[in-house]
Amino acid sequence: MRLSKTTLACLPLGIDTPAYAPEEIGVGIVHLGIGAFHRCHMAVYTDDAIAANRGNWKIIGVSLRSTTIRDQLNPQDGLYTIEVRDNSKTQRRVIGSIDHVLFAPEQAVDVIAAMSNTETKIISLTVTEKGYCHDPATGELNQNHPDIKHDIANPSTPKSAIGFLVAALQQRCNTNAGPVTLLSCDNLPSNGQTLRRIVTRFAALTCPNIVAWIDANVTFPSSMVDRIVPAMEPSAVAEFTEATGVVDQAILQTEPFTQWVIEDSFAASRPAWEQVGATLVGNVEPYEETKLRMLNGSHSALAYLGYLAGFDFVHQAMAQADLRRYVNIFMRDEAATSLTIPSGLDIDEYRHNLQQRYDNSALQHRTYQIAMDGSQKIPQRLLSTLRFHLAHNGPIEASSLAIAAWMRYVMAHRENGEPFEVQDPLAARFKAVVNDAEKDPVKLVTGLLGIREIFADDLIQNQRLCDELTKSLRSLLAVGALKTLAKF
Ligand code: CS2
Repeated sequence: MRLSKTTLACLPLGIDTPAYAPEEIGVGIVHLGIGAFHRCHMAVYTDDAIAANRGNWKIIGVSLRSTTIRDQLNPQDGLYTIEVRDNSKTQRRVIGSIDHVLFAPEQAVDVIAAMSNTETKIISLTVTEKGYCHDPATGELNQNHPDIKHDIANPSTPKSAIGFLVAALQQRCNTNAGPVTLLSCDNLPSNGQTLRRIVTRFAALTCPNIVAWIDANVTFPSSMVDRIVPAMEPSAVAEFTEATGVVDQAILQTEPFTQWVIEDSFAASRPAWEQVGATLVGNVEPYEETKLRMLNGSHSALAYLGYLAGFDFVHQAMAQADLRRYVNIFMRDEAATSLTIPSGLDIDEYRHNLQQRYDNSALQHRTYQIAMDGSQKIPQRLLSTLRFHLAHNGPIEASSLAIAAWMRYVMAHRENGEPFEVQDPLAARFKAVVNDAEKDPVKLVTGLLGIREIFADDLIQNQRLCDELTKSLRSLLAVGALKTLAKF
């Protein structure tokens, strides 16, 4: 028996179900990139907001790359369960805020129509860092990106999120569909401003006549999003069926912690998310930076060092004493001291909470998952911290070790010799550097630091950094991550 609106009532007691009839609620949001994160974050806040106030705020989800989520969710009337897990309990809850899912490569016309419907007040995105088709070092549109080249040539059948957004904005402008908010929920610095810059640039290249309309009718609030949501392990479906007698192909697991800080700058109406736990503020930047440098920075450090040393899951890596000590030093001495801390935030408490969140062994969060797409993540997670301390003559050892671990990671084999695929848009570039360098740490450091899309032009000229990276990488190559950390 598959989960759907007709089988909802068959779920055992103890599983929360929507406190409203989902079929009575209209759509007000189109979301691009309906992956696991969105469904455990914004879709949950929206489910709560609909339960509290009704309002037509259901979400049409769009997948840009794969049919998997459409095939999981549409036969279930958009319904799915989230399991909120920690080491002491599991709370199950069915979310009703997704209306249905479109698969963009087959349904481009429907996607653009949904985004340009007058009832659509918000178009939101979790398309991951690389989905912005930008240059991570500068935050500018990458006009040489294959999808962007394609979309410039074929504006009505785009491939990229940016191409879809601009096609929809053009249609909204032509049909007078009214103002709309484009809400980025990705882990990018100043994600709203970044999205505005990229969208406006793409529009200037393809339909310059709508640039002024965009300026007057579209807002791009920044937002800080936080919840740890591992990619689903297939065993979860069978476990849920076993426990409930109902098949949920779209089930997800997440942690109890959730946070959403949104810049209060909406072009049209929005759900009352502030009544259900979100924080609306004038300036998101301090929250964003704190989260990117403390959480995402330490996550990436843990992922590279941990994966190389043989730990598949975050909680396993955190249980290793030297890795744990290192992560704490990274956050306390380098990330935290580089920040403008949001007023009222106790940064030591924040750090302790992060450690507890990483310790959650009820979640199977793979270090390999976090290690993906390093080229898109490193600038905002690690380099901002590093640049701050280089400029202020502060400590750089922990951040440098994280970068050196990434450099060792792109050599594509673990310390036990096991080869793996480096999943990254720049993987071919890394491979060329690694082949040329023949395991020489000096050549690896200069070759990889020379990739200006990640490191810009300044870092390779910094002798202090080059020496520190070479020292760390030499040690990682000679004795491995754990022995390097034991001396850290
Ligand atoms: C992680 C994030 O995969 C990654 O790169 O660092 O997805 C992280 O789990 C979230 O940002 C937590 O809010």
